[in-house]
Amino acid sequence: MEIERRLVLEVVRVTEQAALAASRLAGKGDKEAVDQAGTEAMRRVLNELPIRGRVVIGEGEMDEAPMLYIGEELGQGGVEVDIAVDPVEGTTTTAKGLPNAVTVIAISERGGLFHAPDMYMEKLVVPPPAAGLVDLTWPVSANLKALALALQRSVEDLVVVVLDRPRHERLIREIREAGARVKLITDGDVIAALAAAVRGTGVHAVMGIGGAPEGVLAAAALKCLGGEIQARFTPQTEEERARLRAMGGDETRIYRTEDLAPGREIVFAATGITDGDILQGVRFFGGGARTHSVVMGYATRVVRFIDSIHLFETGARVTIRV
Ligand code: VTB
Ligand code: MG
Ligand code: MG
Repeated sequence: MEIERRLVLEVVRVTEQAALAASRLAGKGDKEAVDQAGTEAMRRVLNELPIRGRVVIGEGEMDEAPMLYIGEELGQGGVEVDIAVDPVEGTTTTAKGLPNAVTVIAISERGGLFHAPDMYMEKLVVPPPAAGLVDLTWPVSANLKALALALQRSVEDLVVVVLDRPRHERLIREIREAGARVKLITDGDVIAALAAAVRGTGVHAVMGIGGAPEGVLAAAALKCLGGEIQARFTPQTEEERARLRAMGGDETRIYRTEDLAPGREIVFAATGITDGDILQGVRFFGGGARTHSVVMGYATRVVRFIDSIHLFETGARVTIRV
């Protein structure tokens, strides 16, 4: 468990610094600036770590992303890890000052995270009791019945998170017709997957089409939490179809948690940028800021919520919250 034990707190520093940088621009209406601030901060801290890291999920291919591009090598040298990042999961939400934006990272040993191409993916995420009992190829109503049975509640008492997009019109209708309720989100299906996997958040599943890189990050979290993701690539063009094949992906295949995050060691971390269901956003105060993060390990089986106070100036005061 070398990777997890050594890097768990280091990895939180990465998401914390990215959240601090991105949140400075929250509500300022410029989503590119938000993304750039988060990406720069993430890369700076990753480069300080005692790792030989390689980006497998990042901001894009080398020719389209100046930083954290796929294949970029990071760190001071040391343990070999693969890195999946989304420096700002919810750039539009952050730019608009809306809830649920986070910074996200997952690391594993080499080969422990699927190299998903940046395209759409159809997803089904369920909490631990329903893992193995649902099937992406079934009708929506059948999955909701299976989920309800697993959670020992009625379909009417299920809430399903769906990205609010025209492409989901039919899915939303089907969920509602089956008797369940829908929680529409503007962005951010990674943190939604996390919310569905843990108790007490009031949501029980995520359905619909979102980003494939986000699917791998969700899988890393679900592996640690014990939930399940099932996913299928949905390339939109011939070019995407070819790119998927080139990366060893198969359009007809259902990818499960273990396929997307096969690592024996996985660390997943996220820090809130704006307030959300699981994480509070960055709160600045005179001379400092407070961040809220979650970090977990698959092999070490610990989920930590970390409340950090960052003192930027001497004289800044720590506040204990009750
Ligand atoms: C998806 C989703 C992300 O953006 O990638 C979405 O997985 C993009 O979908 O969580 P659209 O093209 O419909 O906007 C996020 O919501 C944020 O990156
Ligand atoms: Mg991003
Ligand atoms: Mg994203």
